[in-house]
Order: sequence, then structure tokens, then C-alpha cells
Amino acid sequence: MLVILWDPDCLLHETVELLGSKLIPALESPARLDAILKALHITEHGFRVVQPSAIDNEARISRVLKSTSDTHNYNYLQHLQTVYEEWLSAGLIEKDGNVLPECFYLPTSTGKPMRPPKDVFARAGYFAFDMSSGIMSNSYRAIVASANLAHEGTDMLTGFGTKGGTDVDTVFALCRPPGHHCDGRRAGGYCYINNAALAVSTWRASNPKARVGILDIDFHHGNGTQEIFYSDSQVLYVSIHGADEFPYYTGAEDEKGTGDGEGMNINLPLKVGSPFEEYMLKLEYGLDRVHEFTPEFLVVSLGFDTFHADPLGHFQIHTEDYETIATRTRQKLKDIPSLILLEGGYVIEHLGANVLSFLKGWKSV
Ligand code: OKS
Ligand code: ZN
Repeated sequence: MLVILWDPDCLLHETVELLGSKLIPALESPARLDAILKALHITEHGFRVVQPSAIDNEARISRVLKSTSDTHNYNYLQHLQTVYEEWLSAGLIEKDGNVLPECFYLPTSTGKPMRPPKDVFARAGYFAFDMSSGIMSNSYRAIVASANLAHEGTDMLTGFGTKGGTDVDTVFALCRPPGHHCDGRRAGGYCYINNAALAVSTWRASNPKARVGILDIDFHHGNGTQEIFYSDSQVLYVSIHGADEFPYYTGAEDEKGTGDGEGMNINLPLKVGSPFEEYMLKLEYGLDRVHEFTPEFLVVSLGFDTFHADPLGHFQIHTEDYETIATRTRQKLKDIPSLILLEGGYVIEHLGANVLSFLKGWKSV
């Protein structure tokens, strides 16, 4: 059975971003989630659409802090929680303003270690790598709600396939903000907590030695997820993404993992403008690698910015193609408890149809 998980608090985060030298309302907006929910509610699809168990915000925060403790820097998480209020008290922003970093950490030859600057204005740039990760009054609440979906989704899958266990084999968590660009101590590309990494930690809490597969099929390379698991021998990260696109400095084929994790990072960059057939060749190859690894838990970082008309993506993928992508993924990785996490996708008018197409394929297998 497939369950769709969402949280109304994920709608609260609404920021501005710098795009083409202009400050605009961020493309990663609440309207994305609204569009998906609308499509799910008006269509007869037979999925269970549910909200997470009601816990108060403080309990939810401590749960998220606990399940990110081995992958995320504590000072970074504290910064996410407090920086808006700090900027407000310092008179750096008005109530409706956004914390936006301006000067970023600069690697030098001095041999000096990275240290957060004392100044609260400067600190925003220490904990971010771009200007697409603004923080407004409600951001932290939404960030935690989004991460909590990854946590609860993983919990719902634990025990699948065991005697007397759950019959839920797939959870699709409608996370927003997304996660795959966050590396555990830097926000960027609309991401603040790496939801995929949080899911892996949650799974490992009850299965410490489990093999986990992460399939990242957002248009953009998941630099954060790659970074977090780069030396991990039990986590296979496979990503198909636009070659030489955002986040620009990662995603090349020769990034294969290091130490015990050597060979456990597979980047499959695809030239922008590539037709769907070429995309599918990469997907089949990636799915075979995940299948060979025999993971006990699968995380899919799913972005709909691979759509042909997306303002931030440039593949030739159409609505009906998502059904094919999901069908082949499910066929090759059947019976693995799967957590699907929403990443990008910015064409609001087609987002609902694209999600439904993907779910139709997933369910058909
Ligand atoms: C410019 C936009 C930067 C692109 C961010 C890409 C976000 C995304 N401000 N990642 O998967 O969809
Ligand atoms: Zn993306």
C-alpha cells in the first residue's frame, strides 16, 4: 500500500530569492504544495492521503534534532532556528523580511579552520552556499515539519515485510522545503535540512547495519546527499541530473565516493536538452546498480523539474513520461520499502498532473 504524507505547516515558508540578478518571490513556493494537494483531492486514485501524528512543535523539534544529530552540525541547526529573530532584533530586517546571506566562506591558503563569524549578519553566509535559501519568520517551523515527514514516513515503513508488520510499502512525503542540496552544515538551493539523510538515520536507528539505496531523480545534482554519504559503505547514492547545471561544482562522473565508500556514489550527468530515450538509458543503468546492491530501504529524491517546461530544468520529459519512470523504477526495485521525498519542480500548472502520472506508474506494478 502507498501512503501520501503531508503537513500544513509546510505551507508556511515563503521566501524571496536572487534569480538572474533580480530579487523575486522564490520559485519554491507554497503554491507547489497546494497544486499537488488539489490534484490528489479531485482525482479518484485510491491512495491514503494523511497528516503525521499530532505532536506539539517542541516535541517535533527535538525529534528532528535527534534524528539529524549524526548528519547535521548542531550549530547550523541552532542558527536555522534563531537567525531570523536575531536579524530582526539587530534591525537588519523588518518583520516580513528574509535573512539572505551575502558573503560566503572563502577557502584560503592560511591553513586556518572554518569558524563562524561573530557578526550575525556575516554568519548567514557561513551556514549557506547560495542566495536561494532565505529564512523568514515561519521558515524554521516549515523546515522542521518537512523533515518530520521524512522521519514519520520512514517510521511507517519500518517492519514492512516482517511477520505481523505493516502493509505500507511506499510513503510519498510531500516535503517542502526540499532537502538534497543541504550537506549538514550549509543551506542552499531551497534546502535547509537534508530530508533523505534524516530518513537514512531514522531507518538505521532500528537497522544499524542496513544497506540503503538513494535514487536522486531531481533535475539537479544532490550535492548535499552526496557529501553526507561520500565515505559511507552502506549507502549507495545514484543521481541522474543535468550536466554542468546547478549546483555547478558537483555531480561529475568521477565523483565515486572515498575510503569505505569508494564506488558507492554514482553520478549520471545528462546533457541538457537530452531526449527522454537518453534519460531512460541512464535510469535503467542506475536502477540496475541499485538493484545489484540489494538495499533493504530505498529513498527516492523525486523532483519534477525534469519537466520540459520547467524554468530551472532542461530535459525533454513530459507528463506521461513520469508514469514510465515510476513503472520501471518499481519493476526493478520491487518489494523494497520505499520513501519518496519531494524535491524540486516549478511548473505549478502541471505539477499536480505530473505527480499523478508518477503515482499511476508506481501503483501499476
Ligand atoms: C536561482 C535558482 C537556483 C536553482 C536552485 C535549484 C533548486 C532545485 N536562485 N534543486 O533540486 O530544484
Ligand atoms: Zn531540482
